Amino acid sequence: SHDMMGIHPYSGLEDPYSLYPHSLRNIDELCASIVRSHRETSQYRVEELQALRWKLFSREEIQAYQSKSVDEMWQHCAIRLTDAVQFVVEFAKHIPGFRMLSQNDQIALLKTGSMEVVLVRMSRFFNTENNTVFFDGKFAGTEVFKSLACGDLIAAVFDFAHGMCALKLTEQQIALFSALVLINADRPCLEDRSKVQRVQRSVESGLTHILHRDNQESLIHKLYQKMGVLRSLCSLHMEKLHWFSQRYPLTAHSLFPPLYKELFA
Ligand code: CLR
Repeated sequence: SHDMMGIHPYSGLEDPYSLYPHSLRNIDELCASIVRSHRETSQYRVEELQALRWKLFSREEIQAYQSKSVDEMWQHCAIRLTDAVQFVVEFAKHIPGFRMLSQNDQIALLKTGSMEVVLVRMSRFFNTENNTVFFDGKFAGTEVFKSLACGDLIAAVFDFAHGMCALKLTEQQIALFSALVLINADRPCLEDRSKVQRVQRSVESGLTHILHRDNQESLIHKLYQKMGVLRSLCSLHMEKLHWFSQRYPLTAHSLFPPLYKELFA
């Protein structure tokens, strides 16, 4: 086969090392590009968020969110989520190998994975001391989201963020984990599953490499567990969206951002 001869179909077309990072140097390069892509698309640096931790919503501001109508608050959150998803799409584009997948497969991976990566990223924006998330410029507790009328989803999402924070991942670990959440050959509707699998293996070796380097190999099992939780959170999100679009078809149809509809509806 091509592989046994040391040449493969991608030689000369794109950086072949990005798909076959067999040597340590190539794994290092793969990790470096994923970490760079994460840094460039993560909106806020950890230190910036740290400095903003004291900014909490006032009683009045919380009441203003709570007195919004269900559809008003949904539309507001859908816009915020779509912003975050847009950065995840940018992140994906710079994962070595992602661009070499077909348009169809790129979209299939983003449809199922972008929301999951947003939830992984949420842990960077989360303050475990008071259970608040950075939203609309300040830190918000679950009560801010009351008018969405999906308290179970919000509680589960906050719980997940709390659990992710407990792992105390470094930025590099978050970057590689996010990439692995996205590049998953088990997602439905993939055309070229084996190609996705090759990219997935390279990202897996990157994650294993940095966990080994950090002397934290035991994290891998916990991270795979988190992937299961992410899956159930996202199906809960889809369930809620379905419920919402039936109840408020006009808002869902004409006021939700096009990307949100394209990926989730
Ligand atoms: C995630 C990390 C991103 C920045 C960001 C933007 C919007 C935030 C999101 C983070 C976390 C989850 C969030 C969201 C806005 C609304 C959503 C707080 C911090 C909550 C969970 C409500 C979901 C409602 C849907 C059911 C519509 O880089």
